[in-house]
Parts: sequence; C-alpha cells; structure tokens
Amino acid sequence: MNKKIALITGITGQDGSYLAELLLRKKYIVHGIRRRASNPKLDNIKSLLESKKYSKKFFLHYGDLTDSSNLNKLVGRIKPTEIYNLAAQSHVHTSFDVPEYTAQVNGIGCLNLLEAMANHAPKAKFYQASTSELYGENNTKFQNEMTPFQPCSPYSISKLYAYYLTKNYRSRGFFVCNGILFNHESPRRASSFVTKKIVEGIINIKNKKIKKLYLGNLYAKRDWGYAEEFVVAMWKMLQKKKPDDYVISTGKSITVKDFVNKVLKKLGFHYKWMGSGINEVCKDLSSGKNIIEIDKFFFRPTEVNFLRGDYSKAKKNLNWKPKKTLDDLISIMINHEIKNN
Ligand code: NAP
Ligand code: G4F
Repeated sequence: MNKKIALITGITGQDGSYLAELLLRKKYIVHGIRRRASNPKLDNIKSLLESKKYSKKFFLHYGDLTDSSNLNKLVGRIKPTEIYNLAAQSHVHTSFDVPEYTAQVNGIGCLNLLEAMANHAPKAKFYQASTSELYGENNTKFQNEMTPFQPCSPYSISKLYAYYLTKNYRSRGFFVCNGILFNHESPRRASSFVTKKIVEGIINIKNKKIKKLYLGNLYAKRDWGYAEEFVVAMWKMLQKKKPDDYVISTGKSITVKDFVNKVLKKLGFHYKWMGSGINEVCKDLSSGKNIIEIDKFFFRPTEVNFLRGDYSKAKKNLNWKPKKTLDDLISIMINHEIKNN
C-alpha cells in the first residue's frame, strides 16, 4: 500500500490539531508547519508531541505561509500525498486592523503553497480552508455551494482570492478542494472568538475571577458546529475520486445572545436582560450586579448578520453529517473549562 503523507499548515490551531489526530489514527505520516512565533507551549498538539506511539509519525517544521522558499523546500522534501492549508490570520475583527497582513497570509500564502505543490508534488491532493464568511451580507435563508458570495471584511476578501485561486488550479488539472466551513468550535478555540470567550468569561464570573464580560453585537446569527467532526469532512473531500467544493455546517443558526443564554442556564444563573443597543446589560438576579455589558470595541465596521449552511451536498456525496448538537458542544466546552479553570 502506498504511504499516506499529510502536510498540514495551521497545525497548532484548533482544526490543525484535530485533523492531525484524525490522520494519525488513520495511520498517516503527519508533517505540520509551525511558526517560530507560535506559542512555545504548543498546547493543542502537546499530547501528540509527547506520545511515544507517534514519535516516528508526527513531525513539526518551522515555516510560514508568507515564505515561499520555505514552502518549496518543505514540499520538495516531504513529498506529501495530501496537503491541508489551514493556516490563516483567522480572526475577522482583527482583519480590519491588519488588512494587508491578512491578505498576505490568507491570499498570497495560499498561492505560495499551491505553487510549491505544483512544483514539487503535483499529484498531491490539496484542501483549502474556505469559509462561510464568503457569503457576507447575503439575504438567503440557507447558504449552499450555489449561493453568491458577498464578502464584507478584509478576512473574507482574502479568503475569496484563495477560493478562486484554488478553483483555477483545479481547472488546470490539480486535485484541489474548497471546504466552505461554517463556524465550528471546541475547547481548543482561541479565547478571542465569541463562543470560547463567553464560556470562559461566564465560568470566570461564577468563580469570582472577574466581575463582568464585555461583548459586541449580540444579534448576529451563526451556524455553530463541533470542530472535531468538521475535520472529518476535510479528509473525506480528499478521498473522493474527483475534487469539488463542499459546504460543511449544521443547518441551524442562533444569535450570540441565545448562545449566552444557553451558557448562563447550564451554569445555573438567574438573570435578566435589560436596556437596548449599546446600553443593553445582563443582570445577575442573585447579586443584583451586571454580569454582561456591551463594548463598542467588539463591533465590526461591517458585519455578517446571518449564516446558516445547507450541507446536503456533503451529506449526499461525502456521507457526512453533524452528530453533536449545539447543546452537546456547549456542554463539552463548559466541562473542559471547569476542569481546567
Ligand atoms: P486557528 O485556531 O486560528 O489556527 C490558525 C493557524 O494558522 C494557527 O496554527 C497559526 O499558527 C497558523 N498561522 C497563522 N499565520 C500563519 C502564517 N503566516 N504562516 C503559517 N501559519 C500561520 O484557526 P482554526 O479555527 O483552526 O481554522 C483553521 C482554518 O479554517 C483557518 O484558515 C480559518 O480561516 C478557516 N476557517 C475556520 C472556521 C472556524 O469556524 N474555525 C470556519 C471556516 C474557516 P500560530 O500558532 O503560530 O499562530
Ligand atoms: O467568534 P467570532 O469572532 O467568529 P466569526 O467572525 O464568525 O469568524 C469565525 O468563523 C468564520 C466562519 O464563518 C471563520 F472563517 C473565521 O476564521 C472565524 O473562525 O464572531 C462571531 C459573531 C460575530 O458576529 C461577532 O460580531 O460574534 C459576534 N461577537 C459579539 N461579541 C463577537 C463578540 N465576536 C468576538 N470575537 N468577540 C466579541 O466580544
């Protein structure tokens, strides 16, 4: 049997770490690219690095998507059979502050990696981490592979470039896929994303470590799934005979405020929302104190108000569907946080 060799960019992130675990379980040799600037504790992949079982199967290399010479060298040396491009400046809000950097990493970085593949591993299968942010200011009830893109942030516009670039390499005969993934979360989500921020923040309030949590737009709706399940879909896309693009989502959508309500209820708070707009607050009825307030800083200049994905193509062609509900996901995140708080 031919050896399966995967190269993962973004290995230290949420998805990269779950994907590495999945591929190692499937007996792949896994190579990951980490930056010199990565958190030296490498929390998400610590267990893999410390595992004797994977000592000859899991390798890390220093690299950066913005360094094409580095990517050419690595792809030439590793000769991957599958490449997963998960690295990104992945924070939408931050992309308004660092638009040029975001374009370099997410746009030109994808180009650099596709070129390295074309030069040194042209038979490799390539996965590009595309995103539901591409739909932007849409007014459709569900978004699928046919829904027009209307990106509205430097982040999503950089991802639009990478999306079409990937498709162009496909037209030129390379095996490349776009996964259009809707929001997916887990205990490994960075604290700057809203789900993790809410879970961590409310547990810290309960444990009296902080007094209140500041949030931005409470009324944006997101389709939130579980990251560990979503990486399975990435792998499935590359096992098909023909490359294609797929929406991966749960098909359900709720507001940020409803996500907060679910967490507060699960943690036993008695509370009441009061006021509106920038003055909206959530009061803890036991202490009489505000535990959530709004801070203008967390609003974006342009917002994606509604996302709900239609994953029927992935269900039909990949035999993929989400299993965990949003309530399951919240419980997983809460339990992890309580254990580690
Ligand atoms: P994440 O946790 O933020 O991880 C991002 C990864 O990219 C980290 O490993 C980071 O490394 C790496 N990285 C950043 N800049 C880099 C550079 N210049 N060169 C090389 N590596 C770099 O993101 P995620 O949630 O796992 O998402 C994975 C991918 O899917 C991203 O491309 C994201 O845009 C996309 N996506 C995510 C979602 C979602 O809901 N999670 C939905 C749709 C699409 P360091 O540790 O060094 O910072
Ligand atoms: O958690 P978020 O920052 O995720 P966002 O912007 O939807 O982006 C994530 O999902 C995309 C897929 O759709 C990925 F491509 C992207 O890489 C990333 O993983 O914000 C979610 C919503 C937004 O509407 C935001 O305005 O929550 C709202 N929000 C309200 N208060 C907040 C906050 N977001 C953050 N980060 N922090 C807040 O305090």
